[in-house]
Amino acid sequence: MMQVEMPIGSNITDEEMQMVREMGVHWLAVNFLPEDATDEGVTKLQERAARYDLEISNGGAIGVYKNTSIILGRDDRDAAMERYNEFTRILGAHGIKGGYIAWQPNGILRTKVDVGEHTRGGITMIADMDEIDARPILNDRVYGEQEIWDNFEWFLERALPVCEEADVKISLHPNDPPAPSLGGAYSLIWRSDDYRRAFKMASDSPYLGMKLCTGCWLEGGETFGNLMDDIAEFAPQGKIHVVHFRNVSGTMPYFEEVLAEDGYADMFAIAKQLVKYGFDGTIDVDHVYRNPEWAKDAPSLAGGSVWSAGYATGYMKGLIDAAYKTQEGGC
Ligand SMILES: [Mn+2]
Repeated sequence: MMQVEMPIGSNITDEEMQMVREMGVHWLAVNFLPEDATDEGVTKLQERAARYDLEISNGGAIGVYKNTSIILGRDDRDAAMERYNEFTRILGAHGIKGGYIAWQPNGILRTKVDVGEHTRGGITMIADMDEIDARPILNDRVYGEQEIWDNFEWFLERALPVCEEADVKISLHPNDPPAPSLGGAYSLIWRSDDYRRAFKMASDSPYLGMKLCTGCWLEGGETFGNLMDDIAEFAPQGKIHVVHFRNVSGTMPYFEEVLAEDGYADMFAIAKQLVKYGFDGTIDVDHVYRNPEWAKDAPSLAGGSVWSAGYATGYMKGLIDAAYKTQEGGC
């Protein structure tokens, strides 16, 4: 059975933890701030979480899991790799079973954070690929497909043995937006076929899986791959470690991130597909829709606020519960 998790920053407050608990969510997916990404920092958060009956399902550390030196193969990548492996060992020593990466040297690219056409006055992230593609190169030079994949292979050779030893599974997130290249750097994962290539490169290690971001699949549409078919293929193989549950208004070249019920995809059908194919990892909402008023209270939950994270997670939980009940023939 899949487990709902709440994406948080390690700066989450006690009041927010209490709210997560009251929502019936047990797991936390943690983005560790640099000062908390230590043995003591993880212990401290874990102890605080335990007071609210919460546990950490997976974690990444800012600057460690999306590291430009490793992704672009720069001279100082050995030190960055050492730090990555050190953090994996810290997660493992604390019994945290998941770590994550996104092969994005320039992060998530969007055009603006603003009120959209589909947001009823709420603020959201909006991407217009014509504008993004017209931007100058974002790194020192253009990086092509071969070297990006070579760098990924270099990373896997060093990361996977440590993951096995620490029993920490990596979830690989797609490039967002899933364009073949962004800011002059080739995108490692912009199609589901790229996951097949990555898993093969990892010799099908159970320690490399996907963070299946429905948002990225939907942004790319059929160019990325057929989401329903990909769930049917990858879930039974145990390749989906985490699901990001997010809807968008349409496919590239223009999309707005919207509430689950507002986008072009049928999120209930997606929940039912995850149930049907036995997905048993964790699932969370992903950069939730932000109302300007809501966004004031707390920036640490799901990249949004207490209100928006609570609303989106509650809606998602409802769909998942209904999906299980429908499958059992209950309603
Ligand atoms: Mn995502």
